[in-house]
This record gives sequence, C-alpha cells and structure tokens, in this order.
Amino acid sequence: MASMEEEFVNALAELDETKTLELAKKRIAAGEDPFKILDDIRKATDIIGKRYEEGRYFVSDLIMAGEILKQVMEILKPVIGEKRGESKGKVVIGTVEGDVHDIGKNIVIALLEAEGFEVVDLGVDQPPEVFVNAVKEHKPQVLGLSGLLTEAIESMKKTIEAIEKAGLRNKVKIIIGGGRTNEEAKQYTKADDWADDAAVGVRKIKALAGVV
Ligand code: B12
Repeated sequence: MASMEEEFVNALAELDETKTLELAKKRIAAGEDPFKILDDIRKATDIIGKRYEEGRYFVSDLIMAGEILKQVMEILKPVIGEKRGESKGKVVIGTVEGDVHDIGKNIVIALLEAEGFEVVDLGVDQPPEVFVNAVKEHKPQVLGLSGLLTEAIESMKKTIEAIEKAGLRNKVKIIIGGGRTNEEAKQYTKADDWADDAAVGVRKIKALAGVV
C-alpha cells in the first residue's frame, strides 16, 4: 500500500486531477506541513518534465499539469498564507520576457506575503522596461525575476542590463528564480542571488532585504 505522499506524487504525475486534489485536501486536513506538499509537487513536476522530454507527454499534458497545479495552489495558499505579519519591505516580482510559467512565482509570492512582505506582481512575459518602470515606481528592496525556460536566463540578463542602464542597479537587490537558475546563471546575469526552490528563495530574499 503506497503512502499518501507517494499516492499524491503518482496522481499528479499521472495528471489525475480528481485524485490529486482529493489527496491535497486530505493532507491539509491531516495538518501536514505545506512545504512537504510543495516538495512532492516538485517531485511530480520533475516526472512530468521528464516524460515530456521523452516524448511520452505532449504540450497538452503540460497544459493539464498547469491547470491541476493552479488548483492545488488554491488549496495550499490559505495554509501558507496564515502567518501574515507587519510589513517587512517591498518586493517586485515578475516572469521575464518570452516565458509564461507562473505557478512557481505565485508560490513565492504567497510565501513572501505570509512572511509579511508587500509584493507587487508584474505577471508573465514582461519585457525589461516593465521591470525598470516598476523599480522606479515602487522602489522595492528586492526585485525577483522568474523564468523556467533556458531562454529565460538571457531575458533575465537583458532585464538586469536595462536596470543598470537606467541607473537603478545600486538601488535594488535582484534575485533570479526558476528551474534553470544556478550559480553560473547568477554570475552571467549579474544578479545578486538565485533560487530554484521557493523556501530557499524566500530566505535569500529576506537576507537581501536585510530582514533577520
Ligand atoms: C506546467 C508547465 C507548463 C505550463 C505552465 C502553466 C503556468 N501557468 O505556469 C505551460 C503549459 C504553459 C507550459 C508551457 C511551455 N513549457 Co512548460 N512546463 C511545465 C512543468 C510541467 C511544470 C512547471 C511548474 O509549474 N512547476 C511547479 C512549480 C511549483 O515549480 P517551479 O516553477 O520550478 O517554481 C519553483 C522554483 O523554481 C522557484 N521559483 C520560481 N520562480 C521564482 C522566482 C524567484 C524570484 C524565486 C526566488 C524563486 C522562484 O520557486 C518555485 C516553488 O518552489 C515544467 C516541468 C518542470 N520540471 O519544471 C515544464 C517546463 C518548464 N516547460 C518546458 C517547455 C519546453 C515548455 C514549452 C516551450 C512547451 C512548448 N513546446 O510549447 C512552453 C513554453 C511557454 C512559454 N513561452 O513560457 C520545459 C523547459 C525546458 C527548458 N530547459 O527550457 C520544462 C522544464 C519541461 C521539460 N522538462 O522539458 N509549461
């Protein structure tokens, strides 16, 4: 008999919407740590991604996965967002040009809000000038650039260059995030930090914002 965790990972990887949502609700009702569920979402999306690369899943399956993930997030969000405190600072975040993945970004936003940050969400597929204008307008301590595609790294680099050109680079800390980010991408884009995990990302954003 598989554990509830294994069943959840399998149901999501198999794109079984009803079972995935049922198990997510059960796990929350059982008082499970939502971060454990996020870890399992990661395991399942890795499987989905692999199957897509192997030609066993198609774009339609990625779309289905996206739909299920959004609904799982609706279930997780209230639990994640419970411990909202006083404002710790402002973060502007968006998905870079050419990339429309936003489920991970939305998780990061939910966690940041739970930590007491004010968050301005710029949405997806945003060109550099949108980030430049948002930094000018909102004066955040930290700017988060999200992207899951390999090409997103190039867009992140362009975005940070535009911020530099606008004379704003020393006014804001920048973190890049998503599955393709790493130390090398951080150096290439000239970001201050990177994260491919929401919990680690939030910890790094707190450090960048000078919040202990
Ligand atoms: C669902 C999905 C989609 C959905 C997205 C729906 C949506 N609203 O987001 C749709 C169907 C739109 C989609 C489209 C495509 N996708 Co897609 N997709 C996925 C899939 C299966 C899951 C992504 C996901 O939501 N994961 C769950 C979340 C919770 O994880 P996450 O996004 O990684 O986010 C976490 C961290 O990265 C981090 N994080 C994220 N952002 C930020 C930002 C900051 C500031 C910080 C600190 C942290 C942080 O925190 C998050 C939570 O822990 C992945 C597979 C995978 N392994 O990632 C492929 C994947 C990302 N897609 C891929 C591809 C190729 C595509 C398409 C090109 C397919 C096509 N031929 O059309 C298009 C591209 C569209 C575009 N222009 O962007 C590839 C990318 C390969 C590459 N190296 O470039 C992947 C990896 C699949 C694969 N293995 O081939 N996709």
